[in-house]
Amino acid sequence: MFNYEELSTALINGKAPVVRELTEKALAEGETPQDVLTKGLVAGMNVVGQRFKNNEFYVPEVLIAARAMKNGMEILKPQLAATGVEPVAKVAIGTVRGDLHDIGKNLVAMMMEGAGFEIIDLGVDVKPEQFVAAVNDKQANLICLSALLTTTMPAMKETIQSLSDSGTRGKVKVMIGGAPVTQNYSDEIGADGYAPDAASAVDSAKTLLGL
Ligand code: B1M
Repeated sequence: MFNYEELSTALINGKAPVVRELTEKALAEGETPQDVLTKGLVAGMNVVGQRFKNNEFYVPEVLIAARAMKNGMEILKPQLAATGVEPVAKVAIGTVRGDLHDIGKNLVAMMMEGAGFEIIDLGVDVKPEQFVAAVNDKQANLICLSALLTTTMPAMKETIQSLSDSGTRGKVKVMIGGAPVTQNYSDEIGADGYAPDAASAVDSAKTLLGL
C-alpha cells in the first residue's frame, strides 16, 4: 500500500525532487493518477493552505510547496490526459484579471484535458478581452474562469459583460470556480455554471455543452 502521507509531507515541506520521485513511485506501484492527485498532492496543498491561513506558513513556504506540487503534476499530467480520445470541445481557461493563483486552474485544465477536451490555457491575470478573443479567434465553446480572491471575483462579472458587449456571449458557455466562488455568485453574475472542484468541473462542462 502506497504511503500517501509521505508524499503529502514532502509537498508540505517543499521537497520538489522527493515529490516527483514519490509520484513516480506511486504510479509504478499501480496507484491511479486520480488517487495520487487527491490523496497525495491536493491533501498536502490543503495543509499548506491551512497553515498559511493560521500564519504558520508565509508566502515563501507556500511558493516552495506550490513548486513541489507542480513537479508532481508534471508527472501526472500525461497519465491524466491518457484516458482522452478525440477532443470533445474547445475550452479556454484562465485565472481572471488581477489574480495570480493558478494551481486550482491548472488542475481543472488537466482533468478536463484528461476527459478529452482541447484546452487553450490563457494563464493568469487574464483580461476580459483575452477571453473574448479566445471565442472569436480560436472558436472556444466554453470559457472557464477561475478566481481565488474575493477582490478578483468582480473580474468574472466584467468578463461576462465583455462577452455580451462584443456580441460573443451567445456563442459560448461560461463556467466559473475557485475557492471563494459559489453557485449563488454564478447565478448573480449570469454565468452558465459553477463547479466546486476539478472533478465536478468536468461533469458540469459536459452538462453545459450537452455532451
Ligand atoms: Co494566495 N490567497 N494570495 N497565494 N493562496 C489564498 C487564496 C487565501 C485564501 C489565503 C488566506 O488568506 N487564507 C487568500 C485569499 C483571501 C480572500 O480573498 N478571501 C490569499 C491571499 C490574500 C493572497 C495574496 C493577496 C497574499 C498577499 O500578497 N498578501 C496574494 C495575491 C496575489 C494575486 O493573485 N494577485 C496571494 C499570493 C499567493 C501565492 C503567489 C503565494 C500562492 C499562489 C501560487 C500559485 O497559484 N502559483 C498562493 C497560494 C498557494 C494560496 C493558497 C495557500 C492555496 C491556493 C491553492 O493553490 N489551493 C490559498 C489558501 C487556500 O486555498 N486555503 C491562498 C489548492 C488548489 C488545488 O485549490 O485553487 O481552490 P483551489 O482550486 C480548486 C477549486 O477551487 C476548484 O478546483 C480546484 C481543484 O479542486 N477550482 C475551480 C478552481 N478554479 C476553478 C474553476 C472552475 C471550477 C473549479 O471552473 C472554471
